[in-house]
Amino acid sequence: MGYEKSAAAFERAQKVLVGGVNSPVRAFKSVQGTPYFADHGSGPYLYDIDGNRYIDYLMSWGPLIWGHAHPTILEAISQAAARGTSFGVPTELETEVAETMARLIPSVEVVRMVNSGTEATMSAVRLARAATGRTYVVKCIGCYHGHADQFLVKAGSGVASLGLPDSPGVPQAIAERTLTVPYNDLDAMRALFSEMGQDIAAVILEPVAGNMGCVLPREGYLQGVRDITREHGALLIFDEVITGFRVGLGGAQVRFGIQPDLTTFGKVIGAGLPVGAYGGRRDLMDLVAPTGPVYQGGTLSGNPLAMSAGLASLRMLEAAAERGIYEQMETYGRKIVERFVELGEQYGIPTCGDAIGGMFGLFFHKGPVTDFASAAASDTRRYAKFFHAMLQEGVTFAPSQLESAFISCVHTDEEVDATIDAMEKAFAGLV
Ligand code: KE4
Repeated sequence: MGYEKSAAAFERAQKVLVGGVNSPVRAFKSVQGTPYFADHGSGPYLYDIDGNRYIDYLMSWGPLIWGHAHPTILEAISQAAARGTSFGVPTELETEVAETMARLIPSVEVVRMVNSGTEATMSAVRLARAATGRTYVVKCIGCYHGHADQFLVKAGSGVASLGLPDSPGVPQAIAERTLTVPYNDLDAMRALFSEMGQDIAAVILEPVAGNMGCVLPREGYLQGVRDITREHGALLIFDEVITGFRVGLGGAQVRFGIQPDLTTFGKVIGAGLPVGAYGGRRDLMDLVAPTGPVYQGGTLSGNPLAMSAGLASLRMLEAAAERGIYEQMETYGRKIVERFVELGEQYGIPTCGDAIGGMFGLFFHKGPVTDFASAAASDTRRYAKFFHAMLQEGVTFAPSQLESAFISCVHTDEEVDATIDAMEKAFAGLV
C-alpha cells in the first residue's frame, strides 16, 4: 500500500485547512500516521487517491448505511438538484421525510430539520430548558453530542459533578450548567437527581454509546433513566444521531422499548449529505418558533438535496427491514467481533467487543467495557497498530479506538470473510 499522493495532499491541505482537515478525528492523531485522502467510494469500498481499496467500516462515521454512491440515492439527489439546490421556502420533501420519521418512531410526533447533529442536540437542550424553566442538563461521561459549548465539559468534582470547560473558549458559566455522570451507572444518576433533581431540565444520552467505542446500555439502564427523569419532572433526550435507523428501523428507542421526550437525529437521515433533526412530543415541539417562543432557524435546514437522499435511504430501509437487513448487519458485525475476540485469545491479547444492528465495536481490553473509564483503559497503542495493519490488508476501521465501526446494507459475505482473513494476518503482527 503506497500513500505518496495522500502524504503530499496532506502537506498541501495543512497550509490552508486547520490541521489539514475539516474535523479533528480525520487527522489520524490517535492512530498516528498520515490520513489517506478519499478519491471515491463504491458500495462497501472506499478508494484513496493512491489507488488503494479498503473495505470500509468507517462509512463516513455512520451516514452511509447504504454504502458509497448507492445508485438509488444518487438518482434521488440528481433529480432533486436538477430542480434547484435550495429555495428558502418549504418543500414537500421535508414533509415526507418528517412523516416517515414520525411513522417509524412512535415518540416523534413533530420534527424540525437542521443541518448537523450538533445543531439538533443544542436545539433540543434549549427546548428542554425552555419547556421546564430549569437550566441544568445532565450528560454521561464519554457520550458525545457535538461541539456546542454546553457539551464540551469534563467531569467536575464532587457529587454535583459540575461540568468544567473541556475546551478553551467555553465559559465556566455555561460549563457548570452541565452535570456529568458515568454511563451505565444508575446509582450515580439517582444520587445526582436526589441532590439537584428539581433544577435539572433534561438528561441527554446516547441510548447505545457510539463515541467511546460501541458500548451497549446495561439491562435496565435506559428504563432506569426514564423513570428517574419522569420522577423529577426532567425531560429525557435520546441522542440518536448515530443509532437512529441504524440499530433498528425505529432506532434504539424502539429496539429497547423506551419513550424519550425528545430525540435527535443526523447521519443516516441525510445519507451522507449535511443534515440533522430533532423531534418529539407535539406539546414540546410546538414551543419552537414560529409556533412558540423558542428560537431556532437555519438557511439550509431541510435542504432538498439532503431530504431527497434521506428519503431514498429511509424508504429503502423500510423495505429492506422486512427482508431482515438489520439482523443481517448485526450477524456480520457479531461475526467480526467474535473472530476478533478469538484471535485475542489465540495470541494472548486482551480483546472484547459488541455488535448491535449496523454498528459494532472492537476493544483491546479484556472487558467488560461499560463506560468511559473502562473504554479509556483500552490499549490504544495496540489499536493504532491494528488499525494500520488492517489498512495494509485493505480494510479501514475508524482512526480511533474510542469510536464505533459501521457496517452497511451492501456489505456481503465476501467483504466480511475478507475482513476476517485480514484480521488473522494483522494479529500475527500485533504480539
Ligand atoms: P455532527 O455535528 O458531527 O453532525 O453530529 C454531532 C454528533 C451528535 N451526536 C452523536 C451521538 C454523534 O456521534 C455526533 C457526531 N459523531 C462524530 C463521530 N463519532 C462525528 C465525527 C466527526 O466529528 O468528524
